[in-house]
Amino acid sequence: MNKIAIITGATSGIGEATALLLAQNNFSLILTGRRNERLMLLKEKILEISQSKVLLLNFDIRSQKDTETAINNLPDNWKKIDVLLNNAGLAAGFSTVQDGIIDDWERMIDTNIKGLLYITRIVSPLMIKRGSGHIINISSIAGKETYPMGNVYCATKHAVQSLTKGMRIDMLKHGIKVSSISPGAVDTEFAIVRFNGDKNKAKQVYNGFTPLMAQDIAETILFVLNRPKHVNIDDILIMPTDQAFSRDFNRKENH
Ligand code: NDP
Ligand code: 8X3
Repeated sequence: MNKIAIITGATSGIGEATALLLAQNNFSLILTGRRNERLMLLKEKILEISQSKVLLLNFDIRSQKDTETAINNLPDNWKKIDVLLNNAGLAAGFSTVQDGIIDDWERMIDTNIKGLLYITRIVSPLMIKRGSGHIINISSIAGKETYPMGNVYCATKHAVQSLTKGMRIDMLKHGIKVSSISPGAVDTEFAIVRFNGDKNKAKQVYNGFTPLMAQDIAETILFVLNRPKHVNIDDILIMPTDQAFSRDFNRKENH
């Protein structure tokens, strides 16, 4: 069997682009997400462009029980996971703490921090048993800077940075690599989700400048995975050329 990668949040954006790229690079793929139709369409697309084997897991990563059951029920040959890409995540809303919507906070904390931990808790022992593996956490520029109205989302991504360091310490003696990738603005469904389906508001996020594309992050992930055994990339901060800080863009009219 080829190397096996599990990608959380493969139904769109960075996760989907990475699934397609890893399929073209001979990985077998376990793809997860809540939107099952999207997973099935992606599988079809992958089978059209590659010889990759694909297994779909349809669950909500906020449920510890469903996450554990999904991984525990994998056939034995699919439990030999080489790569865990902790990608599933979201921002919900844009507001001050004093005006914050508690349900938005819970969704971000439950997905970006707790979901990431639940799946790592169940997959990492499988890697430890085999003495090899690579965990890649998708963090963000928001894990390095805090911007106005971004309080809780930024805190979840700061947590991802810290957890990446903690995991690297924990995995050290087991020969398992741990990396994070921290992108600036990437044009995905992220902003549509953040603004609760408001496509106009979402469009404004990317107005007047050239953002990163999901493919840029997929290629970065492949680069991180393709380093020799003795090289671990701890973290890559990758920004659009038109973005300096989290809220500093080189926007141009008539872009
Ligand atoms: P998308 O909205 O396009 O993709 C998010 C993915 O996460 C979807 O596949 C979604 O699947 C999955 N997901 C969300 N909630 C859950 C859940 N409860 N259970 C299972 N899966 C879930 O956005 P991106 O591709 O941009 O986001 C991917 C990661 O990149 C996130 O962690 C985000 O924070 C990070 N990031 C994004 C940046 C950007 O500017 N776009 C910049 C920096 C980091 P489904 O809805 O089907 O469950
Ligand atoms: C997503 C990038 O700047 O919108 O993590 O938080 S940002």
